[in-house]
Amino acid sequence: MFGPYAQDDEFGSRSINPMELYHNQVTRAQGSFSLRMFHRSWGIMMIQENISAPCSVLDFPTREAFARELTTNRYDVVGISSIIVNVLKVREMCRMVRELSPESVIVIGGHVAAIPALDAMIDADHIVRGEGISWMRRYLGEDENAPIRHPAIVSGLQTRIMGVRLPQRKGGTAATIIPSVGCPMGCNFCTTSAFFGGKGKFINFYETGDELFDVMCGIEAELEVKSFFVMDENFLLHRERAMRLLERMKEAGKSWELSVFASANAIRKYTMLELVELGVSWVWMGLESPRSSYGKLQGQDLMLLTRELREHGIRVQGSTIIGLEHHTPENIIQEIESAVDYETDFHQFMLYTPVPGTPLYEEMAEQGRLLPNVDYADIHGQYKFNFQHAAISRDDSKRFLDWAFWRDFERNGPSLYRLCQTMLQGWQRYKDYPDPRVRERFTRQVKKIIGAYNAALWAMERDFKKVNRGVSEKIHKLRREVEKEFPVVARLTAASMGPVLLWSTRREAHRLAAGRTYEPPTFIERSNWIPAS
Ligand code: B12
Ligand code: SF4
Repeated sequence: MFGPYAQDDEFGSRSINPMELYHNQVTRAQGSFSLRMFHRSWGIMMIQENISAPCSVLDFPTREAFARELTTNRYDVVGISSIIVNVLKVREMCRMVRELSPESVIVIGGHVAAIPALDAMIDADHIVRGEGISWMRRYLGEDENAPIRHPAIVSGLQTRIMGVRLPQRKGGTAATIIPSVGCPMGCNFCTTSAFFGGKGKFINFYETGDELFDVMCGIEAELEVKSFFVMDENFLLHRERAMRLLERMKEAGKSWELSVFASANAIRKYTMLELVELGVSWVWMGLESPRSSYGKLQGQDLMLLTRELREHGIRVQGSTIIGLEHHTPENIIQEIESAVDYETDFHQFMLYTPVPGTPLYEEMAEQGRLLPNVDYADIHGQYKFNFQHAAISRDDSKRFLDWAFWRDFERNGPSLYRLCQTMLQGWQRYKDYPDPRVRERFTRQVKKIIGAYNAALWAMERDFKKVNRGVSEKIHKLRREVEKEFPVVARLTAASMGPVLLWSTRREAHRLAAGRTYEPPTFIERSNWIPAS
């Protein structure tokens, strides 16, 4: 999809929808403490890696770059990947292809394909629902069952926090690895589960722990990483695969670090020690609501689970839904307060949203509760309801959502502080653990705390006084604890880098107040390419 993204325009870009994971939907109320970074479009990178036809991937183009590409090369097929919010961009790109490269066949894929009657909205030749690698291989006459090759993907780009852009050195950022798509839990609102088959269904790119281990070794060597962002909707649900991966990691002495998505019931299939030995250091987990009835949460004490994970050095990113059926203006505040009580390292809040393709969408459509005339660009859970809620108005849905983000920040402080706390707890607990892989991992993490992170704590402690003095004191206490463990280095870094970070944080706050936004760079990557002579 073409950019720029973080602006309001006629193609469905929205200023509240920047191309940034954390700032878009997790840390967006945290001002200059918000974690900012971009992620590549992994779906099309996966497709490119797995076809033998000459192929270019154009990621985050401008319209001009897209037009230039269409006119300087002759493409038989133009594949366009999009999610629902960007459907107007799909329409515009199809129009451009018809005009500038009329012989090309247009193939549309990704979540946008779930829009009912999409074919009437855009001018394309094929609309592909679900998994795209096998579709594209089949279309090109290649073997759709051949093993999946995994591209070496650096997970995040141009990371920025407290007004500082972190240096991008080889091995410094996790690699993304995609073991599966879809999730068999089939929660009614879940678009990724529905898109890949719904309840009971998912597609494994790598069935076994052995296959996964080999792929990860290849990527480790190529990118010099020890850290992996595991892009699998519910990685821990596949216990046999995860436990085999652990066996192989142990045999080979791999001190890897995994960031995973997992539901509470899946996490509870493991002991804390198993998770720690597997290298799980960050979990994105649906908390949904203290009173929700989702199967994955049944019988789970989420307060205990989130606390336990953090005590074992595992950072928790909770995800809470605003606007479930039982929510009312009277109880929603208490529900949000309870979510904030979990004190997770990060907290995502999302509106309950019937998205095309999901069971919830069908249900709302049948009940006649979908609001007419809501632009697809605004159906994503970070703006306002797109359905008639029994008790909460559309405008109030946004107010409650915004307040939830603010309240979490105000009560729990910047996520960077919280994750320092979790990492220190992990190191204190595991620094003498018998398995050297585990010790090595926590030592790597604690080095970050003694260095730049302690300086960040110094700056946060001062800047956060104006938001919440109590939290500022907690940050101070944590810094003192770090300095007690590492008296010389930690103090030196706080004293030397702290004031610089405080200055850059405040400068960033002014820039953001003046409307500064960030956009990803354009990428063009060619494979099996023979330049025209
Ligand atoms: C990484 C990511 C991002 C990155 C950006 C990625 C990018 N470069 O565009 C960031 C963090 C910036 C982002 C932002 C947003 N995202 Co996002 N994001 C994801 C995430 C976590 C991973 C995507 C991924 O790579 N998956 C793995 C790959 C392998 O799967 P895939 O992309 O679906 O691709 C497969 C098929 O769809 C298909 N396919 C894909 N493209 C094509 C193209 C062709 C031609 C063909 C044939 C097939 C095909 O084949 C692929 C292989 O099987 C997904 C969740 C998820 N688990 O997928 C959400 C998700 C895609 N995001 C979503 C949303 C809503 C957003 C936001 C609006 C934020 C928000 N409010 O939630 C913004 C929009 C930003 C913008 N302005 O466009 C929704 C989309 C919902 C929908 N039904 O449209 C998802 C599904 C999350 C969710 N569960 O709600 N996102
Ligand atoms: S457990 Fe998570 S990923 Fe799986 S269906 Fe439910 S919401 Fe989707």
